[in-house]
Amino acid sequence: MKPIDFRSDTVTKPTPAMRRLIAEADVGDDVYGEDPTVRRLEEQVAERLGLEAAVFVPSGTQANQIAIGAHCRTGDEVLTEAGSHIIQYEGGAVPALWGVQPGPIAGERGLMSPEQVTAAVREDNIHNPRTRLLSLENTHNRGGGTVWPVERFRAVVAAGRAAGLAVHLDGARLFNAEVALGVPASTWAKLTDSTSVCFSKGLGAPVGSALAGRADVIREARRLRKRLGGGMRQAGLLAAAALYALENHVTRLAEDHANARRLGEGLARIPGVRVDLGLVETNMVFAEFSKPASEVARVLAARGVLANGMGASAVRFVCHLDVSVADIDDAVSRVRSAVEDGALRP
Ligand code: TLP
Repeated sequence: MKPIDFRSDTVTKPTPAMRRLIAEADVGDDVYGEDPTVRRLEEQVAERLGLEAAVFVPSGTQANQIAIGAHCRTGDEVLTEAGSHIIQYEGGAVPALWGVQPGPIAGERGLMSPEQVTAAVREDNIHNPRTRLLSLENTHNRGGGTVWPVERFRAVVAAGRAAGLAVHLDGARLFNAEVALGVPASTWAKLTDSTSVCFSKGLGAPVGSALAGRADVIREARRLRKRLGGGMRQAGLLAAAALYALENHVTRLAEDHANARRLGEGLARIPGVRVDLGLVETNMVFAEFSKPASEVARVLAARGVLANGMGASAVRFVCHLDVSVADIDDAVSRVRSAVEDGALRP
Protein backbone atom coordinates (compact mmCIF):
# COMPACT_ATOMS: atom_id res chain seq x y z
CA MET A 1 0.00 0.00 0.00
CA LYS A 2 1.47 3.32 -1.09
CA PRO A 3 1.63 5.73 1.86
CA ILE A 4 -0.12 9.05 1.32
CA ASP A 5 1.98 11.72 2.97
CA PHE A 6 0.11 14.66 4.48
CA ARG A 7 2.75 15.41 7.15
CA SER A 8 3.74 18.62 5.44
CA ASP A 9 4.09 20.33 2.07
CA THR A 10 7.83 20.12 2.75
CA VAL A 11 7.91 16.43 1.76
CA THR A 12 7.61 16.92 -2.01
CA LYS A 13 10.31 15.61 -4.35
CA PRO A 14 11.65 17.77 -7.19
CA THR A 15 9.93 17.09 -10.52
CA PRO A 16 11.94 15.83 -13.54
CA ALA A 17 11.75 19.30 -15.17
CA MET A 18 13.05 20.89 -11.99
CA ARG A 19 15.87 18.37 -11.76
CA ARG A 20 16.89 19.19 -15.33
CA LEU A 21 17.15 22.89 -14.50
CA ILE A 22 19.15 22.11 -11.37
CA ALA A 23 21.60 20.11 -13.46
CA GLU A 24 22.00 22.89 -16.01
CA ALA A 25 22.17 25.88 -13.64
CA ASP A 26 24.86 28.49 -14.19
CA VAL A 27 26.70 28.86 -10.87
CA GLY A 28 29.46 30.78 -9.08
CA ASP A 29 30.57 31.42 -5.51
CA ASP A 30 27.63 33.19 -3.91
CA VAL A 31 29.64 34.28 -0.86
CA TYR A 32 31.54 36.47 -3.37
CA GLY A 33 28.18 37.51 -4.86
CA GLU A 34 29.15 35.65 -8.06
CA ASP A 35 26.35 33.16 -8.52
CA PRO A 36 24.24 34.47 -11.42
CA THR A 37 21.30 32.16 -10.70
CA VAL A 38 21.13 33.17 -7.03
CA ARG A 39 21.28 36.83 -8.07
CA ARG A 40 18.48 36.33 -10.56
CA LEU A 41 16.36 34.66 -7.91
CA GLU A 42 17.01 37.40 -5.36
CA GLU A 43 16.09 40.09 -7.90
CA GLN A 44 12.91 38.29 -8.93
CA VAL A 45 11.81 37.71 -5.35
CA ALA A 46 12.37 41.34 -4.36
CA GLU A 47 10.45 42.53 -7.40
CA ARG A 48 7.61 40.09 -6.94
CA LEU A 49 7.21 41.09 -3.29
CA GLY A 50 7.46 44.82 -4.00
CA LEU A 51 10.52 45.15 -1.75
CA GLU A 52 13.97 46.61 -2.37
CA ALA A 53 16.25 43.60 -2.01
CA ALA A 54 16.35 39.91 -1.13
CA VAL A 55 18.78 37.30 0.13
CA PHE A 56 18.61 33.56 -0.55
CA VAL A 57 18.89 31.31 2.52
CA PRO A 58 18.75 27.58 3.24
CA SER A 59 15.52 27.56 5.27
CA GLY A 60 12.47 29.48 6.39
CA THR A 61 13.78 29.32 9.94
CA GLN A 62 17.00 31.04 8.92
CA ALA A 63 15.08 33.68 6.93
CA ASN A 64 12.93 34.54 9.95
CA GLN A 65 15.82 34.49 12.36
CA ILE A 66 18.15 36.75 10.38
CA ALA A 67 15.22 39.16 10.04
CA ILE A 68 14.73 39.21 13.81
CA GLY A 69 18.48 39.62 14.28
CA ALA A 70 18.56 42.50 11.80
CA HIS A 71 15.62 44.35 13.37
CA CYS A 72 16.33 43.82 17.07
CA ARG A 73 19.06 44.26 19.68
CA THR A 74 19.62 42.21 22.85
CA GLY A 75 16.88 42.86 25.40
CA ASP A 76 14.30 43.89 22.78
CA GLU A 77 10.89 42.30 22.43
CA VAL A 78 9.18 40.89 19.32
CA LEU A 79 5.39 40.82 19.37
CA THR A 80 3.94 37.83 17.58
CA GLU A 81 0.90 35.60 17.71
CA ALA A 82 1.20 32.93 20.41
CA GLY A 83 1.01 30.04 17.93
CA SER A 84 3.47 31.55 15.47
CA HIS A 85 6.20 29.45 13.93
CA ILE A 86 8.92 31.69 15.39
CA ILE A 87 7.70 30.88 18.91
CA GLN A 88 6.58 27.28 18.46
CA TYR A 89 8.91 25.65 15.98
CA GLU A 90 12.26 27.41 15.71
CA GLY A 91 14.04 25.70 18.57
CA GLY A 92 13.91 28.69 20.91
CA ALA A 93 16.02 30.66 18.43
CA VAL A 94 14.53 34.09 19.24
CA PRO A 95 16.03 34.20 22.77
CA ALA A 96 18.87 31.76 22.05
CA LEU A 97 20.38 33.56 19.04
CA TRP A 98 19.51 37.20 19.63
CA GLY A 99 18.65 37.64 23.34
CA VAL A 100 15.25 38.85 22.19
CA GLN A 101 12.12 38.22 24.22
CA PRO A 102 8.99 36.96 22.43
CA GLY A 103 5.84 38.84 23.41
CA PRO A 104 3.04 36.39 22.53
CA ILE A 105 -0.37 37.77 21.58
CA ALA A 106 -3.30 35.34 21.85
CA GLY A 107 -4.86 35.53 18.41
CA GLU A 108 -7.81 33.86 16.80
CA ARG A 109 -6.80 31.29 14.20
CA GLY A 110 -3.40 32.98 14.18
CA LEU A 111 -4.69 36.50 13.54
CA MET A 112 -4.78 39.36 16.02
CA SER A 113 -6.47 42.77 16.07
CA PRO A 114 -4.84 46.21 15.84
CA GLU A 115 -6.09 46.92 19.39
CA GLN A 116 -4.24 43.85 20.68
CA VAL A 117 -1.03 45.07 19.09
CA THR A 118 -1.42 48.55 20.56
CA ALA A 119 -2.15 47.11 24.01
CA ALA A 120 0.86 44.79 23.88
CA VAL A 121 3.43 47.50 23.11
CA ARG A 122 5.33 48.36 26.31
CA GLU A 123 5.77 51.91 27.46
CA ASP A 124 9.23 53.38 27.53
CA ASN A 125 10.22 52.58 31.10
CA ILE A 126 13.46 51.17 32.52
CA HIS A 127 11.60 48.08 33.76
CA ASN A 128 10.43 47.03 30.33
CA PRO A 129 12.00 45.37 27.33
CA ARG A 130 11.91 47.62 24.28
CA THR A 131 9.12 46.44 22.02
CA ARG A 132 10.87 46.67 18.67
CA LEU A 133 9.30 44.33 16.15
CA LEU A 134 5.92 42.96 15.14
CA SER A 135 6.14 39.58 13.38
CA LEU A 136 3.08 38.27 11.50
CA GLU A 137 2.52 34.97 9.65
CA ASN A 138 0.63 34.51 6.36
CA THR A 139 -0.71 31.95 5.86
CA HIS A 140 -0.76 31.10 9.55
CA ASN A 141 0.29 27.50 9.97
CA ARG A 142 -1.02 26.57 13.43
CA GLY A 143 -4.04 28.79 12.86
CA GLY A 144 -5.10 26.34 10.12
CA GLY A 145 -3.43 27.76 7.01
CA THR A 146 -5.28 31.01 7.65
CA VAL A 147 -5.05 33.87 5.16
CA TRP A 148 -4.71 37.42 6.52
CA PRO A 149 -7.55 39.51 5.06
CA VAL A 150 -5.76 42.45 3.43
CA GLU A 151 -7.56 45.26 5.29
CA ARG A 152 -7.06 43.60 8.65
CA PHE A 153 -3.38 43.07 7.88
CA ARG A 154 -3.06 46.72 6.90
CA ALA A 155 -4.70 47.84 10.16
CA VAL A 156 -2.49 45.61 12.29
CA VAL A 157 0.64 46.84 10.50
CA ALA A 158 -0.53 50.44 11.00
CA ALA A 159 -0.95 49.80 14.74
CA GLY A 160 2.61 48.48 14.89
CA ARG A 161 3.95 51.41 12.89
CA ALA A 162 2.11 53.93 15.09
CA ALA A 163 4.03 52.48 18.04
CA GLY A 164 7.33 52.74 16.15
CA LEU A 165 7.69 49.00 15.51
CA ALA A 166 9.36 47.41 12.52
CA VAL A 167 7.21 44.76 10.83
CA HIS A 168 8.30 41.31 9.66
CA LEU A 169 6.14 38.82 7.81
CA ASP A 170 6.77 35.08 7.97
CA GLY A 171 5.49 34.30 4.49
CA ALA A 172 6.58 30.67 4.32
CA ARG A 173 3.23 30.09 2.56
CA LEU A 174 2.58 33.61 1.26
CA PHE A 175 1.94 32.29 -2.25
CA ASN A 176 -0.87 30.14 -0.88
CA ALA A 177 -2.41 33.38 0.40
CA GLU A 178 -1.85 34.98 -3.02
CA VAL A 179 -3.69 32.17 -4.78
CA ALA A 180 -6.45 31.92 -2.14
CA LEU A 181 -7.39 35.61 -2.35
CA GLY A 182 -6.32 36.23 -5.94
CA VAL A 183 -4.17 39.23 -4.99
CA PRO A 184 -0.38 39.46 -5.47
CA ALA A 185 1.89 38.46 -2.60
CA SER A 186 3.25 42.01 -2.70
CA THR A 187 -0.11 43.25 -1.37
CA TRP A 188 1.02 42.11 2.08
CA ALA A 189 4.79 42.10 1.66
CA LYS A 190 5.18 45.70 0.51
CA LEU A 191 3.65 46.87 3.80
CA THR A 192 6.47 45.21 5.76
CA ASP A 193 10.14 45.93 6.43
CA SER A 194 10.97 42.29 5.73
CA THR A 195 9.15 39.24 4.43
CA SER A 196 10.36 35.66 4.26
CA VAL A 197 9.12 33.21 1.63
CA CYS A 198 9.81 29.49 1.24
CA PHE A 199 10.35 27.60 -2.01
CA SER A 200 10.48 24.25 -0.24
CA LYS A 201 6.86 24.17 0.99
CA GLY A 202 3.95 24.17 -1.45
CA LEU A 203 6.17 25.36 -4.30
CA GLY A 204 7.95 22.02 -4.34
CA ALA A 205 11.63 23.03 -4.46
CA PRO A 206 13.96 20.73 -2.52
CA VAL A 207 15.64 23.44 -0.42
CA GLY A 208 15.56 27.18 0.02
CA SER A 209 13.86 30.31 1.23
CA ALA A 210 14.43 34.02 0.81
CA LEU A 211 14.24 37.08 2.96
CA ALA A 212 13.18 40.24 1.13
CA GLY A 213 12.95 43.72 2.56
CA ARG A 214 14.35 47.21 2.83
CA ALA A 215 17.88 47.37 1.42
CA ASP A 216 19.44 48.23 4.81
CA VAL A 217 17.66 45.31 6.51
CA ILE A 218 18.81 42.88 3.83
CA ARG A 219 22.40 44.15 4.03
CA GLU A 220 22.46 43.37 7.75
CA ALA A 221 20.58 40.08 7.21
CA ARG A 222 23.27 39.00 4.73
CA ARG A 223 25.91 39.50 7.41
CA LEU A 224 23.84 37.47 9.88
CA ARG A 225 23.27 34.71 7.31
CA LYS A 226 27.05 34.37 7.03
CA ARG A 227 27.39 34.37 10.82
CA LEU A 228 24.95 31.47 11.03
CA GLY A 229 26.79 29.50 8.38
CA GLY A 230 24.24 30.16 5.66
CA GLY A 231 26.69 31.38 2.98
CA MET A 232 26.20 28.61 0.43
CA ARG A 233 28.77 28.96 -2.40
CA GLN A 234 27.45 27.40 -5.67
CA ALA A 235 23.88 27.74 -4.44
CA GLY A 236 22.64 28.42 -7.98
CA LEU A 237 21.80 24.71 -8.13
CA LEU A 238 19.17 25.36 -5.48
CA ALA A 239 18.18 28.79 -6.76
CA ALA A 240 17.43 27.22 -10.18
CA ALA A 241 14.86 24.97 -8.53
CA ALA A 242 13.38 27.94 -6.68
CA LEU A 243 13.12 29.97 -9.92
CA TYR A 244 11.39 27.07 -11.63
CA ALA A 245 9.01 26.73 -8.68
CA LEU A 246 8.13 30.42 -8.73
CA GLU A 247 7.37 30.29 -12.41
CA ASN A 248 5.55 26.97 -12.58
CA HIS A 249 4.21 25.99 -9.20
CA VAL A 250 2.39 29.03 -7.86
CA THR A 251 -0.90 28.97 -9.76
CA ARG A 252 -1.20 25.20 -9.27
CA LEU A 253 -1.46 25.79 -5.49
CA ALA A 254 -5.18 26.18 -6.25
CA GLU A 255 -5.23 22.39 -6.82
CA ASP A 256 -3.85 21.83 -3.32
CA HIS A 257 -6.50 24.14 -1.90
CA ALA A 258 -9.26 22.26 -3.74
CA ASN A 259 -7.79 18.95 -2.56
CA ALA A 260 -7.76 20.19 1.04
CA ARG A 261 -11.42 21.11 0.76
CA ARG A 262 -12.23 17.71 -0.72
CA LEU A 263 -10.28 16.00 2.07
CA GLY A 264 -11.93 18.16 4.75
CA GLU A 265 -15.39 17.37 3.40
CA GLY A 266 -14.58 13.67 3.16
CA LEU A 267 -13.23 13.49 6.72
CA ALA A 268 -16.13 15.56 8.10
CA ARG A 269 -18.56 12.93 6.77
CA ILE A 270 -16.95 10.21 8.93
CA PRO A 271 -18.81 9.83 12.24
CA GLY A 272 -16.55 10.76 15.15
CA VAL A 273 -14.21 12.93 13.06
CA ARG A 274 -14.57 16.67 13.57
CA VAL A 275 -13.43 19.16 10.95
CA ASP A 276 -14.38 22.82 10.95
CA LEU A 277 -14.69 23.34 7.21
CA GLY A 278 -14.78 27.09 7.73
CA LEU A 279 -11.12 26.81 8.72
CA VAL A 280 -10.05 25.18 5.46
CA GLU A 281 -8.85 28.24 3.57
CA THR A 282 -5.73 26.95 1.84
CA ASN A 283 -3.86 23.61 1.73
CA MET A 284 -4.35 22.41 5.31
CA VAL A 285 -7.03 20.44 7.13
CA PHE A 286 -7.11 20.14 10.91
CA ALA A 287 -9.19 17.22 12.16
CA GLU A 288 -10.06 16.09 15.67
CA PHE A 289 -10.71 12.47 16.58
CA SER A 290 -11.74 10.81 19.84
CA LYS A 291 -8.14 10.01 20.76
CA PRO A 292 -5.06 12.18 21.41
CA ALA A 293 -3.52 13.42 18.16
CA SER A 294 -0.25 11.51 18.59
CA GLU A 295 -2.13 8.20 18.90
CA VAL A 296 -4.32 9.00 15.90
CA ALA A 297 -1.20 9.77 13.87
CA ARG A 298 0.26 6.37 14.84
CA VAL A 299 -2.89 4.45 13.94
CA LEU A 300 -3.27 6.25 10.61
CA ALA A 301 0.40 5.77 9.72
CA ALA A 302 -0.09 2.01 10.06
CA ARG A 303 -2.92 2.37 7.50
CA GLY A 304 -0.74 4.33 5.08
CA VAL A 305 -1.99 7.83 5.92
CA LEU A 306 0.81 10.00 7.25
CA ALA A 307 -0.19 13.14 9.16
CA ASN A 308 1.22 14.99 12.15
CA GLY A 309 -0.44 15.94 15.39
CA MET A 310 -0.44 19.69 15.87
CA GLY A 311 -1.18 20.52 19.49
CA ALA A 312 -2.75 17.85 21.71
CA SER A 313 -5.99 17.24 19.89
CA ALA A 314 -5.68 18.23 16.23
CA VAL A 315 -4.18 16.19 13.41
CA ARG A 316 -2.91 18.32 10.54
CA PHE A 317 -3.23 17.11 6.95
CA VAL A 318 -1.28 19.19 4.41
CA CYS A 319 -2.00 18.90 0.67
CA HIS A 320 0.80 19.41 -1.84
CA LEU A 321 2.26 18.69 -5.27
CA ASP A 322 2.71 14.98 -4.60
CA VAL A 323 -0.88 14.32 -3.44
CA SER A 324 -3.46 13.73 -6.19
CA VAL A 325 -7.26 13.82 -6.14
CA ALA A 326 -7.22 10.00 -6.19
CA ASP A 327 -4.91 10.03 -3.15
CA ILE A 328 -7.41 12.25 -1.32
CA ASP A 329 -10.22 9.78 -1.94
CA ASP A 330 -8.02 6.84 -0.93
CA ALA A 331 -6.97 8.61 2.25
CA VAL A 332 -10.57 9.32 3.21
CA SER A 333 -11.49 5.67 2.78
CA ARG A 334 -8.43 4.53 4.78
CA VAL A 335 -9.40 6.87 7.64
CA ARG A 336 -13.03 5.73 7.42
CA SER A 337 -12.03 2.08 7.71
CA ALA A 338 -9.76 2.85 10.70
CA VAL A 339 -12.75 4.50 12.41
CA GLU A 340 -15.17 1.71 11.44
CA ASP A 341 -12.75 -1.03 12.60
CA GLY A 342 -12.67 0.60 16.04
CA ALA A 343 -8.94 1.42 15.81
CA LEU A 344 -9.69 5.05 16.65
CA ARG A 345 -12.18 4.39 19.45
CA PRO A 346 -11.33 6.30 22.64
N1 TLP B 1 6.95 24.58 9.06
C1 TLP B 1 7.04 23.15 9.17
C2 TLP B 1 7.32 22.72 10.60
O1 TLP B 1 8.41 23.39 11.08
C3 TLP B 1 6.16 22.94 11.54
C4 TLP B 1 5.76 22.54 8.64
O2 TLP B 1 5.77 21.33 8.40
O3 TLP B 1 4.76 23.26 8.47
N2 TLP B 1 7.44 29.52 8.87
C5 TLP B 1 6.34 28.76 8.79
C6 TLP B 1 5.01 29.39 8.87
C7 TLP B 1 6.48 27.38 8.63
O4 TLP B 1 5.37 26.63 8.58
C8 TLP B 1 7.75 26.80 8.52
C9 TLP B 1 7.94 25.31 8.39
C10 TLP B 1 8.87 27.65 8.62
C11 TLP B 1 8.67 29.01 8.79
C12 TLP B 1 10.28 27.13 8.63
O5 TLP B 1 10.70 26.66 7.42
P1 TLP B 1 11.97 25.66 7.34
O6 TLP B 1 11.45 24.30 7.65
O7 TLP B 1 12.41 25.82 5.93
O8 TLP B 1 12.97 26.14 8.32
